[in-house]
This record gives sequence, C-alpha cells and structure tokens, in this order.
Amino acid sequence: MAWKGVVEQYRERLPAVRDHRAVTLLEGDTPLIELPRLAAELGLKAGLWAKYEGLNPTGSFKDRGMTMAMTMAVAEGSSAVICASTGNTSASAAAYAARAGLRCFVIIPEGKIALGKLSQAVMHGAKVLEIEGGFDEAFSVVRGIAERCEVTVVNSINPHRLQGQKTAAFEICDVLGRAPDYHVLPVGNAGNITAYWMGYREYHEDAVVSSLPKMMGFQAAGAAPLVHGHKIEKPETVATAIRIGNPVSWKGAEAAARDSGGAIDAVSDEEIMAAYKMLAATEGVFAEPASAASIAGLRKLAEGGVIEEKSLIVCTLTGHGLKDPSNAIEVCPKPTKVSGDLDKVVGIMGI
Ligand code: AN7
Repeated sequence: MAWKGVVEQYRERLPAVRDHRAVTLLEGDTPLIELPRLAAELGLKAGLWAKYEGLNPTGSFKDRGMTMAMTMAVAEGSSAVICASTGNTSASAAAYAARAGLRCFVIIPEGKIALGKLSQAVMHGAKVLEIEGGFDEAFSVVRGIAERCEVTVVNSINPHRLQGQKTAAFEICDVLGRAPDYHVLPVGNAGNITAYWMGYREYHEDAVVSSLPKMMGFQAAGAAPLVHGHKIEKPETVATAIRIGNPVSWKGAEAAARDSGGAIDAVSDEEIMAAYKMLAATEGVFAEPASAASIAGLRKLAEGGVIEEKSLIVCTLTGHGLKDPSNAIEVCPKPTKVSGDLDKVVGIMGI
C-alpha cells in the first residue's frame, strides 16, 4: 500500500487529529539504514542503525511535527503561522504552510542559517525576518508576537509538533520488531528527544514492544545548557542547527535521559566535524553537522566502553547533508585541477 504520511499512518495514536484532513507532503517512512562499516570503525560489536531523517520531504525530521502542527492549524481555522528557527523548522514550516495555503513568518538569527535551509524558506514564500542575536532571542520575539497577533506558533511549544515527531520512534520499532537498546540523537531545543521518548513509552505501555531504549542526547560543547545545568548566553557551534542556549523542552529532555537510564552529554565541534566526515566517507550517508553530533556522541560512548556487546543502537540523523554544503566543502580537500590530458589524469589518479 502507498505511504500516506505520518498522520494517516498513525492517526489512532494522534488523538488530536480526529478525522481532520491531513496537510501532508508524505513525510515519514524514512530508511533505517544499517551501518556495519561505521560500527567496525568505532570498534563496536553492536548492531548499529541510522534513522535517516534527511530523507523527509524538506530534508529534516521537522516535517513529522509540521504535518501535525499544520493539520491542526487548518482545523482550528488559523490563517497564518510563525516560528523562530535555526533553519530546519523554518524550511519545514514554509513548505507545509504553502501546502496548506497559510501565510508563514519565520524569525531567524542573522547570518547563522545554513544556505540550503534559507533557500527553502524563501522559495516556499515565507516572510523571512532576520534578527540580531541567536535562536533564543528569535524565539522570544515569536512569543511576543503570538501575544499580540492572530498567528499560530509552530515551534515545539506547539504540542502537536512533538506528537508528530514521536512517530519516528514508532517507525523504528515497526521495522526492527523491537525497541533499540540505545537511541542516540543530537539535542538543541530538546523537542526531538522528548518526542522519541514519548513514542517509545507509548509503544511500551501498549505492549507493542517489551523494552525501552536508553536515550542518549548530545549537545554541542559550546551550546550545552543541559549538560551545564544553566542557560548559555551566547551559544556557539559550527552545528548551527543546535546553536541554542535555552531549550524550550528542557524538562522533557531531562526526564527522557533520567527515566530511560540514559544521559545528555556534549561533543566538541572538532568531534562533530570528524564524525560528519567519517559517516559520509565510510557509509555513503550524508547528514548535516548537527546530525553528526549523534555519531560523535556514539564514538564517545564506544571509546568509553559504555556499550555492551550485542546491543542494538539507533542513531537519528536529523537533517540532510545538502542543507549545509559550505561546511562540507570547507572540511574536505579541494578538487584537484588537471588539464584534460589523459596521461596527466591517469598519473594523478595513481591507480
Ligand atoms: C538537523 O530548526 O531547532 O533538540 O529551529 O535542525 O528537537 O531542537 C532545529 C533543531 C537536531 C535539534 N538536528 O533538535 C530549528 C531547530 C537538526 C536540527 C536539531 C535540530 P531539537
């Protein structure tokens, strides 16, 4: 049967949608890819899988939440939506708003949005406002606007967003026939870790699965409020998607880590960039830098001897590598210039 998007697939587990027609771009059903070469490289004797969320319609996991948020905005008679974003939420909001015929406003931190994401927001017709400051400042502007104007906020304070995002946990269990032992993912605004934990718990309560994963969240070291236990005034990281100093779902992330027996830790920009290249080069899977925080985190766990043999690990790769081509070009060798002369080309190939 043809896939109809996460709202249709999991409608009975998304009670708010009732019989409303879904606003969808057929998000979800993303591949769960086994990563044996990376596992070997990391010295892991465990089964390693990536939930490749970069293959959603706008290239990130945000589409799962946005189909729900936009379906409900339409059902509730809204005519405009707004979000603050480090990039992916704005790309997704703009696309789904276009699909729904709603106006879309996005507030982004000046100069800190990967080019692919900005191109999506503008192409889908959103009104894009760049403010001085980071995501946290952009988000407080959104809160202020929401108090004054008739506009639906589609950041993750909108509870429908996390409802939609929990479907990724369902898909993983549906494919594996069980829950993983470890679920590793990047943490920025902390909505996704909260949503996954909700999804796993629901399947567990209904006995669809008989175990729960340890939730292992990783923040960028320069933007790690959950690790330090306080807000970060000026968060900095090369992984601009998770450059957030005061996460909205702070409590949800803490609960997910604590109640699952997991943890939230930090990885440096160097570790993120090394993992970013390693994943692409060893497995042919291209994910954006923020997504690679999960691989960098896994490496840390592997080196720390935390992971038991024969465990089953799932890493979420939250966004596509093509979102942020400038970072890729920067960390890799430039193409070798050579004349079209066959001997010269063969000489350089060294084959
Ligand atoms: C690729 O788009 O917050 O911990 O405004 O784009 O649920 O916030 C993006 C977050 C990880 C962190 N990976 O997820 C936004 C935004 C990618 C992301 C995260 C984001 P959360």
